[in-house]
Amino acid sequence: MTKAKETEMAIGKITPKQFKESIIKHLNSTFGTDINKASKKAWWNATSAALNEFVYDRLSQTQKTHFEKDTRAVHYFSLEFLMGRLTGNNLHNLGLFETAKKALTELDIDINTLVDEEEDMALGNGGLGRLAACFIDSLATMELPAIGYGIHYEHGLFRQEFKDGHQIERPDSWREYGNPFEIRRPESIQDIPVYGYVETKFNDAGKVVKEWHPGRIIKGVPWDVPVVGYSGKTVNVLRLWESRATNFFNWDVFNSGGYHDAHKENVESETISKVLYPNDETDAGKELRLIQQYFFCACSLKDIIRRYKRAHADDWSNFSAQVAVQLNDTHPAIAIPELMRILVDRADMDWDQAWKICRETFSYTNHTLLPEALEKWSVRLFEKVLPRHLEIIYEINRRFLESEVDAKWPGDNAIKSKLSIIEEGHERMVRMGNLSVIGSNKVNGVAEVHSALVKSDLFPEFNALWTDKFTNVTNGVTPRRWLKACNPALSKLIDKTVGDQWPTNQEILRDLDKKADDAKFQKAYMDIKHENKVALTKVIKELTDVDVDPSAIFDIQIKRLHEYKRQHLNLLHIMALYRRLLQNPTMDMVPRVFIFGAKAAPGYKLAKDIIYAINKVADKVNNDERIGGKLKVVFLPNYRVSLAEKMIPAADVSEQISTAGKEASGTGNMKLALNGAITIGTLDGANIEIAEEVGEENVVIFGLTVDEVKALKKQGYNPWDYYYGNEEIKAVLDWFDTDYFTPGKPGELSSIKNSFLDGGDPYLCLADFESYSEGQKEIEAKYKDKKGWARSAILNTAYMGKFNSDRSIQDYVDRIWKLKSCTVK
Ligand code: Z2T
Repeated sequence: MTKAKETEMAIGKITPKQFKESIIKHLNSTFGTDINKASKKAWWNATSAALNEFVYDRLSQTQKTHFEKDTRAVHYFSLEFLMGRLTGNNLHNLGLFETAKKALTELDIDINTLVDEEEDMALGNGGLGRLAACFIDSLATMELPAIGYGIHYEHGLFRQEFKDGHQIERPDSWREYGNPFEIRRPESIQDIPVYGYVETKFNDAGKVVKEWHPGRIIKGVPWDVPVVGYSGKTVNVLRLWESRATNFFNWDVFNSGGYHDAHKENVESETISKVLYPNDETDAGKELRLIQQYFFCACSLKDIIRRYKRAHADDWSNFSAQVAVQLNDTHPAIAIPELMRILVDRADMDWDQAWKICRETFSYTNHTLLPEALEKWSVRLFEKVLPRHLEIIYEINRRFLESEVDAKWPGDNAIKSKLSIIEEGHERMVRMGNLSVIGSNKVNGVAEVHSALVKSDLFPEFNALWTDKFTNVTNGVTPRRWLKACNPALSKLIDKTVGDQWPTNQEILRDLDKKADDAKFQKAYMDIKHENKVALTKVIKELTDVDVDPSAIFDIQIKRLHEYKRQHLNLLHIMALYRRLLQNPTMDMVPRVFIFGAKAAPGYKLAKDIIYAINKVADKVNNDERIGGKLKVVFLPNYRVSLAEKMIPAADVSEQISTAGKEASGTGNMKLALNGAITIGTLDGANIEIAEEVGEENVVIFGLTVDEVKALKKQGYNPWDYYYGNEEIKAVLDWFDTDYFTPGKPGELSSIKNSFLDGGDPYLCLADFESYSEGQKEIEAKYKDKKGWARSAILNTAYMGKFNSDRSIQDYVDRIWKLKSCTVK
């Protein structure tokens, strides 16, 4: 960005000199230190404080304007917001990054070192949580009234370490030493009931009413994180709830001499927001998780209603016109019966009217088809924790089955039992997916193919009942964080080439296609890629002590560790390459570095075994003199947003190799392609749309399609056929049983082999192996053609406009929320 442009964007005009003075002022008067003795943390804190002066001003302006104009707003309910670091992002969005950089340089401080002081705000597992973070960035940038609602976890996703190649989980204490980007709002505390029993009574009019006598009250304390839109005009908030013990309930116990019991209740109440569940795609089914879900939904709805009543008093008729609630997966689906409870039990509204409001208010995004991720709660647990909500769910269900389902399929009990919110069986269960579909206005999947499968395979009867309910919104990522901030060199080249307006209009990058064959531009583009690889090389050395050559192909797979994502297919291919090299050390091969980043859920045994196997193979390969450094394997520990920001700009190849039909969308695929990595991928999730946008010749597609996967499974898939049918597959699998990679300890890697054979290879790695291996040869051939590769990389950057999260948000606005933007003066 030009200097003039930056100053114009910054909300208050400020020079580097003034920014510098502000930093020094905060060092002295906010942090009680000075320029001579300030620690790195103090410098970062003072810089953040200087930056926040701009943020708070815009935050109150935004809130004032939204209140005065009584705007309709979207409320994004999510158990996860994977924000990463905020300093660099907020500086960029305010147009103050270059100013701050200069100010700090004058103070002899490198801004990149400074921002590395910030802990990631890792309040999410992976794609779903990071999507929420990109979406609130886009909402603020597009000046849309929006609030993110979630939990103020004391500990985010665990920190990963490796010990002898095994994953070890350590607590993440992101705010142990304070966090400058959150403000506690004690004036908006809420009290939330849980447990207890329901009393059936008659009111004065002789009508049956239900009274819930809760067993405990929990206090919800809100923390606001400002969400700075690009250009800094709108600053929305992310409101996160912390649970605290209330005093009044526990005093009885305390006074009767039960100090320890009273203390125990306090501890239990404060446990609710202690820690994020680390499962990405499995339903934990734990009581504490249900309470987390209810706690934050109840706090958020009370907060919304309090705000609504300030403008509309007790008139509910405009509620759904003012309030849209988006449910990020089924995790917050308990908000549906909670709103029914408030309207029916508290506001004394009749059921039909309340139900109409509910259905107009909520919409639901589905993020996976994996059966183990579809949430179900046992009726027994539900009754214990939320007895009144269970009754309400029964009533929602009864009316739905008796009127809507029976009208369409009269007397069809098979369909009724399939669509029921309650699953009958050995243990009766509440199906949160069915509740979400029944209680929502719209249901969307996150990429075209996924949304089609949501209709055809997951909810076909619901789709027959309400065709208009189902829609698609393909995911996107914010180009502010995932290009401008993380890849400054490339961003500057782009600014010079097509102007600096692309961060809010990514379609402008399309103009880069005119330069795709320009030798000078190709060189500039590839020189930047090389510099980014050199920078990553240093990170790799620091984290793993492995030396890698930046002129090798950097082949990157970064995502949660899961069988369906098939890191073990990548590993099979690496072992096959290694074996080919051992058999033929002079083999012509472009040197390649395979780079992984992934956390495994702590209880997911095979995922952890795969991490261990990759680390062991890496040890062996990296130290084998015979292969002349042609192959290196590194697994970077503690993959997280801030590490992604260093890896993605350095990637040549992007591994997107899930079994077709299993990855709902993917978003890492978008970030990598935007930064000029060539995708090797299956026709799954958003890969299909990426290939369409950037052109088939600029990606490498391999493997079975969704339909071929279905056909093969139907016909009966037998992995042994591939084992006996392919000499290389057999040799590589048998290698796992030896002690070749684990000297003196044969069998340590056998679980991987077993998963492919006795385990039935549920994700068809062996079926796709040959095709994958051919795809990798194609990658190598493409890379050897330097000009062709540069052209493809440039065209990837140029043609990714569709995957801007601003486009996703515009689709939500048009298809679901019907929101209007609001200019904040
Ligand atoms: C998650 O990250 C995703 C789906 C989930 O289903 C849960 C979590 Cl934590 C319950 C991911 C999908 O796997 C990925 O394909 C998608 O891109 C992402 O959500 C955002 O939609």
